[in-house]
Amino acid sequence: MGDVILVTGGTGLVGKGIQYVIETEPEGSRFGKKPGEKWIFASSSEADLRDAAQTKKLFEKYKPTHVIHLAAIVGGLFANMRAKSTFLRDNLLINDNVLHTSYETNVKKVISCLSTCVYPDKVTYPLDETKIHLGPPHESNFGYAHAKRLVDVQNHAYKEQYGCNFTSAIPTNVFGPYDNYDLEDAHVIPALIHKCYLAKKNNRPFIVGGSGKPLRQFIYSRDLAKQFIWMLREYNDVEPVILSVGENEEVTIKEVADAIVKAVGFQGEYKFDPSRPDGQFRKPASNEKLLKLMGGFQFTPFEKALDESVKWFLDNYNTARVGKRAAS
Ligand code: NAP
Ligand code: GFB
Repeated sequence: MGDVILVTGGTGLVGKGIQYVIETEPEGSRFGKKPGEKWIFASSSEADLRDAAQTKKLFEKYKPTHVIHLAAIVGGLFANMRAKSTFLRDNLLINDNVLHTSYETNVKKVISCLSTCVYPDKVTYPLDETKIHLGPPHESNFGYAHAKRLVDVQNHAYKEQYGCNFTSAIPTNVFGPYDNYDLEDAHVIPALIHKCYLAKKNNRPFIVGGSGKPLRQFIYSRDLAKQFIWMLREYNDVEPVILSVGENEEVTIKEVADAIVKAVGFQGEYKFDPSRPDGQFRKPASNEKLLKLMGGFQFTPFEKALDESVKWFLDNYNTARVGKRAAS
């Protein structure tokens, strides 16, 4: 019987990226499926992981040998600012149930997913894997950030007490097909793709929130997917790894909006709404550890990745997640 890899949150942006790579890379290749391996991409409708009994049932059903733990309550700046307690509590429940059930069922390896927004807001840049706990996170998302930071603490505790092989990845902002395009709760790229599409369709101005000055690093979901598969195959240390493009790839929100205007082919009025918050100004992360351990990585150029993401959205508008609120 080959390995069974359970991907919690397998139906979201990152989960669909992993499914795409596993299903399109040649079997037996570095990022491809191994012969005899079984991959499960679980959704919340199969088991609500906030519930310990449902979590146990899911693990009893699939008996995973390895877990890529992606399931979470996820949202952009505005959603995080509105629902800090929900982002904190629901993610605490999900993470505790998945990690403890993995321990109880002798899972050989768990890779959980943090985010560069967990880092302290005031710290020397660039961010690296040693700086997670060096001060409070940005106030805009402290609920989500503390729940995610605790995963690193839980991994170390399970390792020290039980010898568990639990580790974590720290991606920067992610984008790609199958994203959440909710106009208010989505992250910046899917939100602006949706807003620009509607502005073009309805002949209305395209309005970008904030000043356009903040800086971000964006990783394409299908590149991130390969890095998760590399961690599954080749990384066995409790210390986290930042999964990101280089720190010199930071772009302003205005540059992102310009690229989306070009990709959507919008020619109407385009302006900024400074009454909306900018959030954290920047969170530049170093991917030095990742590139050293992987022996380098070929990232998809940003404009090509954005074009593919916009094309996916336009081709799948009727079935895409365009509406449901992330948290009430
Ligand atoms: P997403 O598109 O919103 O997908 C979330 C996934 O979690 C979905 O499969 C969803 O299932 C599942 N889920 C949500 N609540 C659940 C529950 N109570 N029980 C079971 N499953 C549940 O999120 P994503 O962007 O792919 O994020 C994946 C991981 O990457 C998360 O841990 C997130 O924190 C991390 N991350 C994301 C970003 C980013 O920019 N997107 C950046 C850094 C880190 P349904 O499909 O059934 O709703
Ligand atoms: O992607 P985003 O929501 O997340 O916002 P963060 C990034 C920037 O885009 C902010 C600007 O400076 C926003 O002001 N922005 C402009 C917009 N227009 C829009 C819009 O229509 N929607 C959105 N969402 N932003 C999140 C954390 O921070 O990063 C989460 O709150 C998570 O917890 C995520 O970690 C990866 O990068 O500011």
